Amino acid sequence: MTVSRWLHSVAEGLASGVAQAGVLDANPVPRSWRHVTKLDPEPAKRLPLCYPAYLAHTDAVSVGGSTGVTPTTTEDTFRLLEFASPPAIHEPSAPTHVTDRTLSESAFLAVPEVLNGTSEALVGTLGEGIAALREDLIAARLDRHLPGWLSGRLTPHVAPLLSAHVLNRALFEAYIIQNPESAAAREAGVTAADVLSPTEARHRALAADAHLESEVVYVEYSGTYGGEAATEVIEAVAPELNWARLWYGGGLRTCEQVRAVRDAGADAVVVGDVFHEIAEAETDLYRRLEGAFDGEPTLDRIETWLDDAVAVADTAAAQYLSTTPVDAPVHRARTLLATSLLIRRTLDPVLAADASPARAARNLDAAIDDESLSRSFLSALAEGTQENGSGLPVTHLPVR
Ligand code: 1GP
Repeated sequence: MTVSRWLHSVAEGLASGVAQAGVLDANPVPRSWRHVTKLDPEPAKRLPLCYPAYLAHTDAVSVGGSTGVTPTTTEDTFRLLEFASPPAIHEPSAPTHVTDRTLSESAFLAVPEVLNGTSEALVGTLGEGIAALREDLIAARLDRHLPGWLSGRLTPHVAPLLSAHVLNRALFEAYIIQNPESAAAREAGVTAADVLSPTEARHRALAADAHLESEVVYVEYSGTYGGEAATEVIEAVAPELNWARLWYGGGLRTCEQVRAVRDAGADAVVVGDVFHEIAEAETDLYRRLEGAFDGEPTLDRIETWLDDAVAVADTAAAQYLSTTPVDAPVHRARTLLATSLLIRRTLDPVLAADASPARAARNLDAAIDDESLSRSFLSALAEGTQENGSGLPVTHLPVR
């Protein structure tokens, strides 16, 4: 070996060692992300009416679900997110859920690779996804835009390159699924026998970090808080990761739980179900509010009514906000629950065709002083509420 080749190989070794040691942090998933909200596009799982205000307290939104998801419900969810400030990740559960719109509106396409499921969940789904991306989405797009004589010659060569480009920008999430009762476990073929010990989890996380180069290792207890069993897994995995971020998701509802998983070594927490439960709480409260006031209630009057009607600290709104870094989560929950009730009350005449969307939006804009609930959001909401209106897809919101 010549001196120059030897120097070159030493330099390459050093560069890769430095990258492995995390000195050069090239992982595109920001380490500063500490809180991620998971949104399920299944219409039965609705968003709170003031969702842009809640989402102002999270770092990123991940869109994906296991059942009842279609390309339309997914695109509807992305349409709603145009009014929310955090970046969106799309985590499709089927290749057909990836569309031109989801690709252009998401910061990342997230590809799950389940470390303790079937081989189908690790690589089969990925292969199916790559084929669909190449053959359906990208090839169809090229065929639409190129003249026939050219697309026939070009598409077979260009489609693989473009799909490789999309995958290069994708974020790979190495899941360790630890709740065998969850829908995610069912989808991935994870049974009670596949739940990993801390040592086994550590070994698989090492493979994901050093070999698969997954951007995220995701300890997933979906639907239930994992407690000490979860923090033991996180403690075993966290010191081994040089490249990947470590995320924990499952059953989070209190700041103590969030602190426990962060103290164990998680970079970010993922919160899902409790966010959707806020929409259910809003509907329940709205039923109780009906008939409680003579004349039009103001925000102040609704807040005072709420204090008597419910223990705000026990609501899903307060629980969700307790997992975020917001100051005084219970106070913020009280304001946002009252705001959602006022919005719904103001939209009712639009629903009954007794008021125009423009008038309702004006009234709301005058009554609500919250920078995350913009006039254009309130207008799009009111427009969507009108029958055949062209505004937001309110099927995902508790307006009826
Ligand atoms: C689901 O980990 C996320 O993939 C969040 O879990 O819905 O239980 O909050 P929860």
